[in-house]
Amino acid sequence: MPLVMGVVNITPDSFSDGGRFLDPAAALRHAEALVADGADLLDLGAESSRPGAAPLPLAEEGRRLLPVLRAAVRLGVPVSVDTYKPELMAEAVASGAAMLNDIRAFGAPGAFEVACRAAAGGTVLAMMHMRGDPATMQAGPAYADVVAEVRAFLGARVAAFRAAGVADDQLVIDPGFGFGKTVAHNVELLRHLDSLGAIGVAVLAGLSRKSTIGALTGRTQPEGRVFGSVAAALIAAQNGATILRVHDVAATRDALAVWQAVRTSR
Ligand code: HH2
Repeated sequence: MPLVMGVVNITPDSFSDGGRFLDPAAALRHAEALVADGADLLDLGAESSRPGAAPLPLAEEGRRLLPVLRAAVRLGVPVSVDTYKPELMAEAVASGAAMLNDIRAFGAPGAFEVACRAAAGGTVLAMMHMRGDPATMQAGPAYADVVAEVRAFLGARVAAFRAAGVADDQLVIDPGFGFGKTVAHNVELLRHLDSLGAIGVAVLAGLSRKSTIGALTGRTQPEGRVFGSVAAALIAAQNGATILRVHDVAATRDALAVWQAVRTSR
């Protein structure tokens, strides 16, 4: 059964829930609710990566994120921190983060070295594929073969971490649904998600409430995309995802319970 990762966005501008949890107390209450709903782990992020989002200065990202992280690590589930800034990665690990989740796959200057040091202390590293950066990534992304190109990129990142001595069970790969991909690219990646399994490490899938779900269902409001998101999460589970990054933990858990019962029945 895949693990369910509950998303906590401590941002004013996330596409799915921006502004709802910018206040640290509200973010922590949301984290608690996600754990009560059955989240196996939490992913805390303080900088939106929605298409067109502007970068956030390091100091502001830390001010938003670290107080919530320090409280969230006491909730009894591992906490992941979604950042690409190496300085914040180091602080997050010192504050108890069990996982670093990087949409730039530890490609920012200095991030690879910080990640390797963190891994030596037991931190898990989740690396995502992105074409371009959030400011420009949806401007006509093109691939000859999206599945092969994403797999080659992630395979090369995993090889680099292996060469640096990081163990496979501390590495997680993610095709980066919606990050420099059209709806058709996202659908193709979901259909062939199992092919990422050949790299030999855990696979994380994040489709929750994304615009591809909106395009497929006709739902313009992210909060209206729960049913479509649950369907996508189930397909990801069926196709080998080991971690599902979702906003709607309870709904996803229910769907997984049914899937699991059928899968393990005779
Ligand atoms: N998606 C988002 C952010 N971080 N990390 C990984 N590994 N995989 C994803 O698919 C992924 C991610 C975007 O979703 P959300 O956090 O809800 O929105 P925003 O970036 O606007 O805060």
